[in-house]
Amino acid sequence: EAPPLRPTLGSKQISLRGIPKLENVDEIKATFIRHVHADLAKDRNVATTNDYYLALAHTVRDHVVSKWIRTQQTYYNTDPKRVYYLSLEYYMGRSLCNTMVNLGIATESEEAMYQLGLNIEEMEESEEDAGLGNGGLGRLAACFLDSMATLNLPAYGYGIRYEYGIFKQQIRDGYQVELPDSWLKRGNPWEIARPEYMLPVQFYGRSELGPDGKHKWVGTQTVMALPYDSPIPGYKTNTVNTMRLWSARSPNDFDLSYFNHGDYIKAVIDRNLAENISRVLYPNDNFFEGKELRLKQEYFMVSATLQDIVRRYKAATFGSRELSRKSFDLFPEKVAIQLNDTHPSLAIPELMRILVDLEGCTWEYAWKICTATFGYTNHTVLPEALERWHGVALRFPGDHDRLRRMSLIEEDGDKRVNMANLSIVNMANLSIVGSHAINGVARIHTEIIKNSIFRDFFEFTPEKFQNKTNGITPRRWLLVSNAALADLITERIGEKWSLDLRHLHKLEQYADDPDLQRAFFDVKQSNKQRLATLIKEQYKIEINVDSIFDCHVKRIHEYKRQLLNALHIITLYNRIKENPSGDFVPRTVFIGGKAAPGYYMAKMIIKLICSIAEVVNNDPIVGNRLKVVFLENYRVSLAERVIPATDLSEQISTAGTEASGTGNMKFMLNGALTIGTMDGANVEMSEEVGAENMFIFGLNVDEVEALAKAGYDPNKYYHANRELKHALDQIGNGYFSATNRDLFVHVVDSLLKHGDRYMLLADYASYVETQDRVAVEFRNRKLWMRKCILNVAASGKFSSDRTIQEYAADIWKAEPVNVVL
Ligand code: IMP
Ligand code: B1N
Repeated sequence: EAPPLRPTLGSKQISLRGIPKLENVDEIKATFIRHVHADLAKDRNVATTNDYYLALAHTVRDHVVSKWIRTQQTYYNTDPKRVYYLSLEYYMGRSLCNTMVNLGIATESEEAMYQLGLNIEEMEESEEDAGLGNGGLGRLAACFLDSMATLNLPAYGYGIRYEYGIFKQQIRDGYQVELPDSWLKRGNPWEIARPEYMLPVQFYGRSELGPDGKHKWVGTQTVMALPYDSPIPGYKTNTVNTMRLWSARSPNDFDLSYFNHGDYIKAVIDRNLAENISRVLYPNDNFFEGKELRLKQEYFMVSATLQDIVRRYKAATFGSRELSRKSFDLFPEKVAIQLNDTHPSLAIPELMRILVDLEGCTWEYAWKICTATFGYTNHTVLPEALERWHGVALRFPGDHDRLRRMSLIEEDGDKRVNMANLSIVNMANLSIVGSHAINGVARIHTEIIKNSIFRDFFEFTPEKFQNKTNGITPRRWLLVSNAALADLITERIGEKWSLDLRHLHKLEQYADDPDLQRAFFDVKQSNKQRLATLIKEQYKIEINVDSIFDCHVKRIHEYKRQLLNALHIITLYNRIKENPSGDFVPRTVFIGGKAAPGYYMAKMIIKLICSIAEVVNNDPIVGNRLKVVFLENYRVSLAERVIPATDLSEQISTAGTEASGTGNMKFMLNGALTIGTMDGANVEMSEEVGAENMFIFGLNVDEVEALAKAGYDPNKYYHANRELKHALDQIGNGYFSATNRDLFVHVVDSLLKHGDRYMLLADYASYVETQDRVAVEFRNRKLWMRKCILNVAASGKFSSDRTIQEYAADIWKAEPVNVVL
């Protein structure tokens, strides 16, 4: 029934990316050729696509540096309050296209490469993702950097330069296999090492009271922190901020004992031990793994960063190092530090140590400075994700008696606090008492932390608690990833939306306009075609581009309920099998995401989905009415392909478990409709667009709580619903695993025997009913396109520019700085 496809939309000249100026095109060509020759020492005969990518990256970098230097000088001259974002994760993805768009040289570069006979898209694909993050938390940090620069805030992102980012996921025989992500192997043109700013970080040792009455930290082991800077260009502004990532280096006198014993070779080899600190990102999402190396990473980042912050505070103004600040009175007026979850929360005791032990401040004075400086963002309420460091357990694993003896509260008779052996630190509690502002990341999430996990603290200091609903940068998530839709929007309502996303509201009046509906449809169709081509090349699966592109992409976690999606797929399959000539709305279900390498159930869910895909995709009765694709190695760059091509966005976590979600917002901005629960930011999305324009289903938070209290019995639902029982029985009896019929017994047991912690069975009927409504409405193209346009029109709230403005006004009290070239 769908009309024939129009040819793919070419890039249009009214594009937001600008009309190319010919003199700029010539300059880019000349610089590019110089880089091919001078940096890479290559000519046309031997240059690879990656060489051309590197040459273009260096060409683009040349355009950044003058603004970058100017921005940093301006910060020194004007001495504004600086914002420091501290995060163990930055999920940046690729930088080339984003940098060109933000600098306003995208069309010129495209034209220049075209004139040289080169394929710029192919060159862009050659860039490795900077995958220094796990999922939403790390990508949020990356969106925030873009927004802070675009809003001209004097801001810095501090973190770790992991040599290996999030692992590369391969699917072999339906199972996830992890491969190391050596993203730096071909060089990183976006970073500059700054060995002159290297700083020492101390580990271990003990505290001694010196003759001067001061506490000294002695007998330490030193690791050096080498900073690497990357430019963060704002969009349509001169501001270029800095992301500074620390890399661990061994000091030259590392392990003197070996040198003293003359074992020079061993001493050099052991330098690796120190440098292991920044080797690899811990691949857990929403899970706390209390490993000593992770704790060292956290302290390493925090210690180096605070030294840098204090140095910059003391240097104060341009060219006046003599007048450098001696008092810390102004510290909270000049410095705001935001903690991205508790991962960098050692910054609180570390700043106390600097102020009290090194700077000679009193404890009370130092504490005031600390609390006035720090803000803490909580990103999760899952108990297994909360950081609780066991100081003693770390050194004596399994020694429970010792733990009891050394615990904070001694259990003998009247309880005495044993401060010397402080053994378990709840990092969230530390972060709350050490900060003046604590925020959740969506309204419902903030309410939950106030009423449950942080209730005591909320009752004690209610004024500290705030909400800051997450957002996404419209540059990467529309301009860069969906240029055709960005152009279409600009044609209709002008270009103001790219700096103030609320302007998208103006689309609302055209929701029923047949021309706009048609154009929206064409853009979506061409994005779907592009994704289908990629899938065909990679997996040899033929995809029906007129089917519903139903996408569920995010980390694999039980609370995100990919299993509920799987139950729906099986249900659709069974219906086709029971009624082969029935009239079904064709659907392609895409599921993608990484499982933490140690998360058994998440890995089994991947295997199950791949097994279902195997059966469904090869059943001739099904034909092109249902296909299942597991998207391998889902990451930022793949998200940029999948999201613009999606019709239906799956946001189906159990109410009360997903703090916010940000993928949900990306789909909404790109004209997908959402099937989702009343969880996280979905709640505010439905408020913005109207519940009638989303597919909301399932229990809400109150109902989840009430059901749990009343005693939830998943078996009741299993026996009451024929289709549900059928699907679960098939999984359990090996229908999808013919060569090993017991393969998925544990998966079914997690639901029927071990309590179904995330209440999939309770939500199944509502989910399937709502999916049936999705299918009916997808057939009604006018209705569907109207809802798509209304969703895009209502997505303005979810710009990270809005989020950052709220942080700046309510938490940081930071003002923009105008950078003049
Ligand atoms: P940082 O913020 O101290 O790391 O310095 C970043 C940049 O700011 C430097 O590379 C300079 O461009 C500028 N800057 C820092 N300190 C001074 C100074 O004392 N005089 C002039 N410019 C400075
Ligand atoms: O942070 C995102 C939210 O949108 C998501 O809902 C939330 O799940 C995510 C330990 C985490 N919370 N906690 C983590 C990541 C790594 C780790 O080691 C926890 N990630 C989130 C942005 O607010």
